[in-house]
Amino acid sequence: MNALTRRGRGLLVAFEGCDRSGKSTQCQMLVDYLKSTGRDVAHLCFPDRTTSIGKSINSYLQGTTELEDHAIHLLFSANRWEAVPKIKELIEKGTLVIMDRYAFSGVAFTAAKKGFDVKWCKNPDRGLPSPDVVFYLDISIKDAEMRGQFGEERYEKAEFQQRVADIYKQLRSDDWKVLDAMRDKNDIHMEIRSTLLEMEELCRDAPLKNL
Ligand code: DGP
Ligand code: NA
Ligand code: NA
Repeated sequence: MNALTRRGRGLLVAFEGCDRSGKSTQCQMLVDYLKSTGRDVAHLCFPDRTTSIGKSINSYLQGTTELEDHAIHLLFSANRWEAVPKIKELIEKGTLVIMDRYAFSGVAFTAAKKGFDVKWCKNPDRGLPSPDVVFYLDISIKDAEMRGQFGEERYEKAEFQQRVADIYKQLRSDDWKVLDAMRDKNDIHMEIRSTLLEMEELCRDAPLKNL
């Protein structure tokens, strides 16, 4: 029996990074790998655009509605809070919960706006379950742009993404694994796999922390 099949609580894992960093690709590769090993895994994406709060967020991101900056910040946070009962239940029954974006996106994307400080931005997310590990896909905005145009959504502009990257840098802690997003995607994937195995050993007997 390898480490990933032992019993215990599940791990809470978050992927973070600027748009076009390859974060969603790595998140999907990890989920596919874990499923292939027969592991109980849940793949969550934030914002979750399927809930009623998520639908408001979606129309904001697509530019079909305008929302005051503080108000949309709180909606993004609420969209995470509404997932907490499910996250806790999954973790308790031993599921690996892999999240594409989480509270750090919330802070980075709002604090990148004028008139917001990191401390205010963190407040609504205080008390959310804290990820055991955050995989941060690190890319320069120049390289991100070279991967093709940013998309059409609200925040997908180079100047804004640069500010987001700067805030992410301030948020890094020991729980973060910073990965060079320009490396071969399979190499990145293998590094994520081995970090996850180590983390599972370390976290199995420790309770989930809160942000
Ligand atoms: P994605 O579905 O990963 O492409 O994310 C949609 C966009 O929303 C992306 O530009 C990042 C941004 N975003 C994600 N979470 C938050 C959040 O909590 N607050 C804000 N302001 N933006 C967020
Ligand atoms: Na996006
Ligand atoms: Na994405």
